[in-house]
Amino acid sequence: MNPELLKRGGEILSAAARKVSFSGAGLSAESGVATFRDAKSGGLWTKDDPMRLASPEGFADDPNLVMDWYAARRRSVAEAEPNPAHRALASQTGMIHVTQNVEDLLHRAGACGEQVIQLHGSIARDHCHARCGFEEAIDLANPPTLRDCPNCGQPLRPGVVWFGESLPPEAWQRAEDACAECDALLVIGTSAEVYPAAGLIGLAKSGGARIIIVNTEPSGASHLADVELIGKAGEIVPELFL
Ligand code: BV8
Ligand code: ZN
Repeated sequence: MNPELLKRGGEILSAAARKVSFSGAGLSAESGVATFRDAKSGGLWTKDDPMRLASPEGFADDPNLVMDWYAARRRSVAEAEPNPAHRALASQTGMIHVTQNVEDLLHRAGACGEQVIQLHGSIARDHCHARCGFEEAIDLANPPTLRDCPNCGQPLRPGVVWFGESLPPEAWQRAEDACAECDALLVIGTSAEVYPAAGLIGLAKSGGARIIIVNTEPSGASHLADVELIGKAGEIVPELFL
């Protein structure tokens, strides 16, 4: 890691009054939670395309396969532990953490609920696919299989945003406001390919924020970086807050 760049990143963050982090699956990779990209390359879960499984069409086609896929992911989240990057972020009082991740590792690292904005929902809950209002927390270690909504009889599905589904309006609004008003955005472990979430990086930039990226490879946001630190989140992020 280039010590000059690391120092620069740390200086930007310590000088910033309104800091926000924007994270993707790479933040949790060192905790053993497979990233979407790994899965796309036929990674840990299944030969099926995660883009297909994480969609209403995929659920309509084969709801049991989709629920089994989430059950495997839920068990891996249950066994995972927050890594040093989660803990470094959680310890920054007043910092808002906008995440594309659906697992709860930032919460388990000690970040309070208000600090964390989950743009793509939570894998720790199921809700009614017909949106009748029923939802419930689930046990990640013993995840449910396909079952019907006790309210309306339609199927229950994970409380996450699938491809083609809109983001939760309240979370989206809070994330937009935070990114538009911040003076430093720390972008961690995201390929910055999924929209509208990835658009928040450009929004922060146009609002005058300095952009620091931590990623193991260049990403769709590299062109927006004031400082780009290529390496592992668990190693670099704690160094930025020393
Ligand atoms: C919507 C929940 C419309 C499910 C997920 C333009 C505008 C709006 C929409 C679109 C648009 N263009 C295209 C779309 C459609 C689509 C989209 O963006 N498609 C992409 C693929 C082109 N967007 C949508 O469908 C969104 N909905 O727009 O609705 C609408 C509007 C109104 C009304 C109705 C509908 C919904 C998108 C949300 C999809 N759900 N997750 C689940 O998880 O099961 S997104 C899913 O993919 C993950 O949650 C994750 O967020 C995302 C993958 O992104 P990353 O997090 O970046 O992960 P990835 O693996 O790609 O990258 C990891 C990075 O980390 C890599 O760069 C790697 O190098 C790095 N890394 C690895 N290890 C480490 C590391 N870095 C540091 N340290 C390490 N150790
Ligand atoms: Zn229902």
